[in-house]
Amino acid sequence: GMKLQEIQSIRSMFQSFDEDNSGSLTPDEVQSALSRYGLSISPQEFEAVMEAFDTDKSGSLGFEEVVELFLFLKASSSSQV
Ligand SMILES: [Ca+2]
Repeated sequence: GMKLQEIQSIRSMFQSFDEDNSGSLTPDEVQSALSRYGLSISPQEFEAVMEAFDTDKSGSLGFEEVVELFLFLKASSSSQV
């Protein structure tokens, strides 16, 4: 399960990167958020990730989609350490 603290930290990240307050992050905003968190990702990977996590195919990531993405990336980066 996910810790409340993690959800809150992702929420504040989400709000700070959602510059137009649209309630979702554009691909550009997602990429800024990822690099801020030190989750580096190649352009090719990023494209695949957007495809996979934009579950409603809106072209942007809503809060729940961003949470899933961050959990996935954190899990895969910690497993490589
Ligand atoms: Ca979406």
